[in-house]
Amino acid sequence: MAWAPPQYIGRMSTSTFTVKGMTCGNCVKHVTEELNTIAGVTNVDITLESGAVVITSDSDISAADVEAAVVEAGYELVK
Ligand SMILES: [Cu+2]
Repeated sequence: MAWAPPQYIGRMSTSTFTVKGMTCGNCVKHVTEELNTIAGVTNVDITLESGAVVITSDSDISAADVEAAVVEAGYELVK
């Protein structure tokens, strides 16, 4: 019988942020790609219309890292 080790032991957490300035699917792609480079991030879900960004991670991520990634992508984190 095949045995696969569990990929994520422990809790997953989600954090929600709002990003200003995204106008199209490419903007969403850029922000998603930058946020995915943060250590621990397992999923990024962005709603273009509202600018809502939901980040799922398997370890704690800092708001400063999120802001740096958003700025790196060329957008603004609403605080
Ligand atoms: Cu765009």
